[in-house]
Amino acid sequence: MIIKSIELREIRLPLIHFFETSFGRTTERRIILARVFDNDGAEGWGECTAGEGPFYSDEWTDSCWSTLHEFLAPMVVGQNVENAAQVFSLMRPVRGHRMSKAAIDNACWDLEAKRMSVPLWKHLGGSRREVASGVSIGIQETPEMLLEKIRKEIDAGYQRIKIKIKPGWDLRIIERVRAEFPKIRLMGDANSAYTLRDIPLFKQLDDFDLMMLEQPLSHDDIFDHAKLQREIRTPICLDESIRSAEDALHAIELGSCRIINVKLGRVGGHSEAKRVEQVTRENEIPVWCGGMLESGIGRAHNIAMSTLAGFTLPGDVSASLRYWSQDIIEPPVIVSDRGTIIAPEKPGIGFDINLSRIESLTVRKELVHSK
Ligand code: OSB
Ligand code: MG
Repeated sequence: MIIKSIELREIRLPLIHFFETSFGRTTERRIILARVFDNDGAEGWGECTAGEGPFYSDEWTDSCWSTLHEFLAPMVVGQNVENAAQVFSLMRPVRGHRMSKAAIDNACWDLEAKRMSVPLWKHLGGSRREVASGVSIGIQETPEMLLEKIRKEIDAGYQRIKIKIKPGWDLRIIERVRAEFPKIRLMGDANSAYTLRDIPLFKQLDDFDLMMLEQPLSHDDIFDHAKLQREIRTPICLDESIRSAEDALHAIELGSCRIINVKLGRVGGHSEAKRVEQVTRENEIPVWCGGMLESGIGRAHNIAMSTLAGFTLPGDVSASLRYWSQDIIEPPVIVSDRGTIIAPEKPGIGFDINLSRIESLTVRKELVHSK
């Protein structure tokens, strides 16, 4: 297929409730969307999952906009590619910038699946139609508000609860949550808020039967995590530290984690995510799909990826209505009372794009085309 042009847009999308992690609070998303056109009039959509500041990773909305506009989109437009998997290699001269790359890579996968008239999840090699859904609950103003939110999500059917933790909102909170909900599948995500000096705290957390503890130590570390994993029973799950299949293999060989969270943006899109899924599956390390407060487009891509065989644990992909009063896809993502999402049967990402809604949310737009 010949990539004719790439349209980049930034949209602003206010969250229904703020989302707070150990690195900060988000109230409104600034999301870049990539729309890739081929020479035959077909199109595909991708979403850049970078945050509003360089606090989860070093990428953020404005750095992604420049990288996409000045370097990545020009590398891809005008190219005749054999398949979507080749697009990631075309962008190889640019080091890092994986969330920016993922916006284009994923749009090309959607485009290719649409050209073939197959749902993206089947095109990726997915093997299950129904994916297990969990929720990620941010740091709240009070412990009571957290307990109330957990109650609501459990009642809605979600299969596991993840709570964000940070120093001062950790042991006491997990104790209270466990006292209130002794049986639920529960985990904590620290987003790199701790160091090896906190080993005594993690040993105490071992008493609460957490499914896993996500990214307790530095965002780019796999060495100290291996030391920590040897000291505690709770499985460590790496998020931030895993940016490629090689990272995953190194972490597995070092013993830095027993579970991995795969995020499409963090690894550079579907092409690389498939490689991560393969090495983890070969090494019997379970994976699950992480979330980045995506709009419906990123969410639809997450659902497709979650159908791959290695995704055996509930992910952070939940209903559109938990984030937005109105999504930019139709229908919105819904979750069954069994806590599952059904992968759609329509071609590509399988949801319709609400272009007029996107248009009304757009604050800038650029078209990169071949010369
Ligand atoms: O660490 O998983 C994370 C959101 C933004 C940045 C990082 C993370 C998260 C989440 C939210 O946990 C997952 C979601 O509901 O999209
Ligand atoms: Mg995380």
